[in-house]
Amino acid sequence: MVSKTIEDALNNQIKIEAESSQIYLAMACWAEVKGLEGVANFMYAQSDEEREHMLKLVKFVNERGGHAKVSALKAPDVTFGSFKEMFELLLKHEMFVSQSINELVHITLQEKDYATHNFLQWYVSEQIEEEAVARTILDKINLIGDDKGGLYLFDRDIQNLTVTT
Ligand code: OFO
Repeated sequence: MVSKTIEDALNNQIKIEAESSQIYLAMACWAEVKGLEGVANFMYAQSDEEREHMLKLVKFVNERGGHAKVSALKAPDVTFGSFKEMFELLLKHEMFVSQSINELVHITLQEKDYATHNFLQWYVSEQIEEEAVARTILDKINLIGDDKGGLYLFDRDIQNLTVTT
């Protein structure tokens, strides 16, 4: 059974994961209309993953005697100055999510909720991976600079950069 404090904290994370899914969906759309199919597919996959992260939390809350809440979401940005800017935002957002997961883990220790603490370890590992992928992508974008041919190859190769769910 989760306490009210843990239930509220998990529901807050559910909202963050849902917003992440929307943010990446908006990025996928922007990349698609700009003609970068590889980047768009990568972002669609990221968006799906975030929904999975959200559902995992939803099911956990309901199974542990709480009630997962579906709440209104903040509308994401739908246009970006450049692809570099878009990926910088992705990294910034993942760093924010990592911070939020850390805070959540901290609350479980305060509440002595070791079941939820254990459950959250998956998210701790996932965040390490997601931040690493975002940094790898930004390194590549910095190498390309303004080179159009480089961008073409980047769009083709990004499909191989998979992130596990
Ligand atoms: Fe990419 O954040 Fe979920 O956990």
